[in-house]
Amino acid sequence: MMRLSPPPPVTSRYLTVAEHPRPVLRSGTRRGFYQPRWGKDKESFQLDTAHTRPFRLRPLYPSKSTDARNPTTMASSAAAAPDSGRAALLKAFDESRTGVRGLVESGVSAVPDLFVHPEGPYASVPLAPPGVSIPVVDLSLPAPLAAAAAAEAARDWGFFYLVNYDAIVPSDYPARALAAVRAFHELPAPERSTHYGRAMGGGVSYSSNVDLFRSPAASWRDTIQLMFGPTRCETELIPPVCRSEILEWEAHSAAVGRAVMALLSQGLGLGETALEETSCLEGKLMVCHYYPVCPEPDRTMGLVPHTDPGVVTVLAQDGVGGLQVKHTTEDGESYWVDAKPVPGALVINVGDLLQMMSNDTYKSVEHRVVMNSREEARVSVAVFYNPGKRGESVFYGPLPGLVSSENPPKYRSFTMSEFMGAFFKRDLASKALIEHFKL
Ligand SMILES: O=C(O)CCC(=O)C(=O)O
Repeated sequence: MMRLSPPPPVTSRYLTVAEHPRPVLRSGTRRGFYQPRWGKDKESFQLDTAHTRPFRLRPLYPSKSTDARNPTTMASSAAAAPDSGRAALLKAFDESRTGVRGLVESGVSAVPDLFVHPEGPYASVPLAPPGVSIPVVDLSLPAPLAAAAAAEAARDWGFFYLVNYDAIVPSDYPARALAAVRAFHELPAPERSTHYGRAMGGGVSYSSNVDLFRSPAASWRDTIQLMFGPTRCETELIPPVCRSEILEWEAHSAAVGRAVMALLSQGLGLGETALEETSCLEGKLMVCHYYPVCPEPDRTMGLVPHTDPGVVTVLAQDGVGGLQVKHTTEDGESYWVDAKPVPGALVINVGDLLQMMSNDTYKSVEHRVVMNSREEARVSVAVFYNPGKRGESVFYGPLPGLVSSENPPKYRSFTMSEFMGAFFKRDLASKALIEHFKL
């Protein structure tokens, strides 16, 4: 008899969770939306939320000035206060509810210490020589050719551009989603802050740095996260300014996910539905990143080097650039390769689960986002696909059709709750996830 796992933690970034607590509704409170109101003492303001207990935002430096109640001013105070501990600064930054964009709006002219990456973005691994690029897979090619190209790219690079997919999705849909996400992140701070919160109750959150309290240094990025599977978010919680475009892209990007999984299944020598039958299209999380302009791009990062834990990621990016992929050549030489924006192209990458399911045929490779623009904020929208079946009797690991006595499994099998438990124990930058399951 299949038993459902207990609800996992609800702060998932990449892994959708099957059960998340229902928000407790207070009378007169719209589900999921924060209701700011002034505290009685007028020194603080209080935010009631349908998802969490109400809490009081205190200015860092109690003051009668209206600045102290302004989330944007609080954000910059939080980042600048010299003597407070890091934990207090992080808390104050988070409680500003306006993210990194709020710091920029407040006029910071230097990257605050919380965001300084001690090793610097460019340490150790060099940049690729000019002309090196991630491979391209053309979906308009005959299926066997496209599958061979996808398999080769997934094996050698773990990344590829997908082009000419307009037979399955109108190619302007990603751009519409990106523009709408930008419009949300560029809303005036008081309006944006009403959506701010880390809890994924209802399946939607907007916050800065999903691993803010776990990572050694914060990154220059704010994010909306939306769960679309196996449990679908309450879509009325999506900020209205970007709701219809996000839902449009969610619906249509599913065709891209299906096509990519078909190519990658065929590339493994399996039937084209092998990954789909393993429920790999059913778990789905969308993250909508905003990387504000940065006064000192070489002192911080947009996103630290990491691999994606899931099966496949479908990424739309705008024209600003900053995504880099770590490539290791056959000679063992590694360098960072720019995944430059290519008009109309989506970026596809292999996640840790697919590396394990493919028994190391495909590679989940590190990637990162560097800050490279003082003038223009960058926007990207990633859709992470994960297995949707999460029961305690459902096991994942190398696909049965791939293992034999000549090709023994390189990983043990595991349930999704075990996998998620391992994932939640690490910060984003740690690479040990697949090591945990290695035989
Ligand atoms: O913003 C990007 O280009 C990359 C996003 C990404 O790697 C992630 O969300 O894991």
